Amino acid sequence: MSSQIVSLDSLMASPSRARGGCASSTSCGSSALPADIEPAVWEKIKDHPCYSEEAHHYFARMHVAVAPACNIQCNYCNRKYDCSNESRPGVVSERLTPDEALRKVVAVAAAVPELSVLGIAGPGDALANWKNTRATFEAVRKAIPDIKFCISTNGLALPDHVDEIADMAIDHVTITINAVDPEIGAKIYPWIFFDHKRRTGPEAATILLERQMRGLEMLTARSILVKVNSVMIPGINDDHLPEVNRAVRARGAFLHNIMPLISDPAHGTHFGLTGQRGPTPAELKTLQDRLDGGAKLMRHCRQCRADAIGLLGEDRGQDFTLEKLPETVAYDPAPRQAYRAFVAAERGDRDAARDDALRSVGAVADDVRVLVAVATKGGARVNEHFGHAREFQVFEAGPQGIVLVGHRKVDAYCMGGFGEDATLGPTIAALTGIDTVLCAKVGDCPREALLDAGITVTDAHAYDYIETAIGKVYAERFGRASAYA
Ligand code: CLF
Ligand code: SF4
Repeated sequence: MSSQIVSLDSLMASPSRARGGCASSTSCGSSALPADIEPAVWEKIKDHPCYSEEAHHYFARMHVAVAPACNIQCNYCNRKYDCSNESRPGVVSERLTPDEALRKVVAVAAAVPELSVLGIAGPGDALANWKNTRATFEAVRKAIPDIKFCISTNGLALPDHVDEIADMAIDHVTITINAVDPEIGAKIYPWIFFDHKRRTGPEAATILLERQMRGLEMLTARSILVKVNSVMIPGINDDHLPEVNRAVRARGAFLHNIMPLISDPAHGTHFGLTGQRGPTPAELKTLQDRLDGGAKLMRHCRQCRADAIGLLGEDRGQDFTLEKLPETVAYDPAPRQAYRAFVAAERGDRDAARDDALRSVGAVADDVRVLVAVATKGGARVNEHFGHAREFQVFEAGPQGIVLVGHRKVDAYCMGGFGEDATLGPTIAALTGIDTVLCAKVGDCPREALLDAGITVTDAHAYDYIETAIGKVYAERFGRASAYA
């Protein structure tokens, strides 16, 4: 069996599997483990990389771009590109027919044992293209019965499709809700197309917001898990998002994902062309911290594209374009089943290690919090070289626990075996505010350059579980090294 994404062999060969007693796991948003949540809900999220932060270390999603049309206009969207309610603007997906989508899903499932979820997230709106969306899911269900289905929508057409969504066992729906106040909504949505007419201004926003809320209530009444995405737009809805958080929580949303507006004149969007800026990472984190205690937050979103394939931190979509697909593929379920069995065993091991680490940081009396960036290619381990990393996962460590708070994207420093000095400056800038970087290997040159910028980088904890490594660093720094003796 060969894995295209995370090598199962390399995960199994990883050294240093910490073991320990079982303290109570802290529940942290979507990283909650079975002890913290109802078994029926865990069954739905345990293999879903977006609905469970813990699962995102192990499982992959793929999107098929079968939904080109849209029934509304968002000021952060240019129709040339993918739906930016779920994707980075400025990237274009290869549009597929349902037949082409089926061929692609079968090919990916045969090559990527980590695959667990098929999502339809554009490039327009999944429900504005319901015929294609439904035909795709029906065909895939026959070919790969155990794959989970997921859709992302602006919500306008949602109340009309909830019964079919439930009948088709689509257990996960994302609705983008940027406002609950039509006056604010009118600054984000210039028009909608509803009931055979184009509507504008507060009237359009009123209809859209009412249908989003109704759709949310209808889904949760059917026990379908709903994630709400909100695009954070400084000066327009940033102060309003706590109210959105309260409103969606009251209606049973499972997760709330605050996505930073990505705005660039080159994308040709209204906001890009009028100079509307996106939030800084610090502004995003401040808002997320403010929302803690409300609807559970998703903090590991990667704003992936409408044809993304792989673990959330990577995108192998370009390896599976139509021209690269074989004409016929024989799908063998055995590799995916074997991978799930491996993850089940690995999870128990990691859970114990995580409890040890949480006990260790919790033993530090002072409320010292530090941000630690981790280079990882999956499996919840420190297992990526500094020079190969295209993103770092960022964890906040302190007596309250070890919590994933985001990620920082970078260009890989090492190209063809040599360090690329031109990328080092931007990488250091991207790591602003980080105390320590953990990776599987790092050279002297980047190590010294980061140290000059006040950032420690170490490969001393290579292949440890992430929480184990962070716990050791934290305890050593703040006087509790004996916790790991
Ligand atoms: Fe895709 Fe979205 Fe389903 Fe995930 S993505 S349709 S819920 S399977 Fe995930 Fe990507 Fe973020 Fe979306 S990381 S943009 S939240
Ligand atoms: Fe664009 Fe998505 Fe908004 Fe439609 S819903 S206008 S595709 S961002």
